[in-house]
Amino acid sequence: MLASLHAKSTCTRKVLATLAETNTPYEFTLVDFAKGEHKAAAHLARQPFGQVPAINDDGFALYESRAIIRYINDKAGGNLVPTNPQQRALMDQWMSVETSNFTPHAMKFVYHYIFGRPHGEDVLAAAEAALNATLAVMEKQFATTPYLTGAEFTLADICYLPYMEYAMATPAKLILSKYDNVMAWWQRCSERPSWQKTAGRG
Ligand SMILES: N[C@@H](CCC(=O)N[C@@H](CS)C(=O)NCC(=O)O)C(=O)O
Repeated sequence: MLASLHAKSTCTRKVLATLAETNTPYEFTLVDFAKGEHKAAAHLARQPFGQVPAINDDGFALYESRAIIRYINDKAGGNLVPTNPQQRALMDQWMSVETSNFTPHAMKFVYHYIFGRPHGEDVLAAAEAALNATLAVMEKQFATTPYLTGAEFTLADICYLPYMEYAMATPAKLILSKYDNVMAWWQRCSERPSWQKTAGRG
């Protein structure tokens, strides 16, 4: 499998974590943002929106991180997607919560403090309020299950990790740290060798 990626990109990191969890061999092609390679014709042929990640598996081309991680798990016969329909639906639910209710708010802090794209105080305050609302829901879930969909680590958990990793390196850590169960889940997930490797610590 050929993977066109950027190691620091959040969406790439979902793919790298899934590749590691499923022991899938791959060849990493760096798409260098500093050189504008993501908007060059060669990459637009792989990802028409000029973004990473994109993969090519023996001629099968695919983009969109959440579609890619499902494909990688299916292809590898991995155990990151529940077979039970209800558990799988819960995985989908939490992946949607990540997209709609978690990431847009967490990323306000990441853009502001890490990626050099400042937001006004009002925007950060609104993001904090929205993040608190989502974290309260997650906190309640983790009061009864160790992972988002139950007893097992799934793609849903993977989807949050890149944003958690960056947000914990910003003052948003003070918000996140108020939620003990969320912190315990983050510790469980981030200690996994796949995440240590993905975040450049393994
Ligand atoms: N929905 C896409 C989003 C991909 C995305 O936003 N990638 C970012 C890096 S995390 C990117 O390539 N940004 C460059 C740009 O949008 O110009 C996915 O999940 O793969």
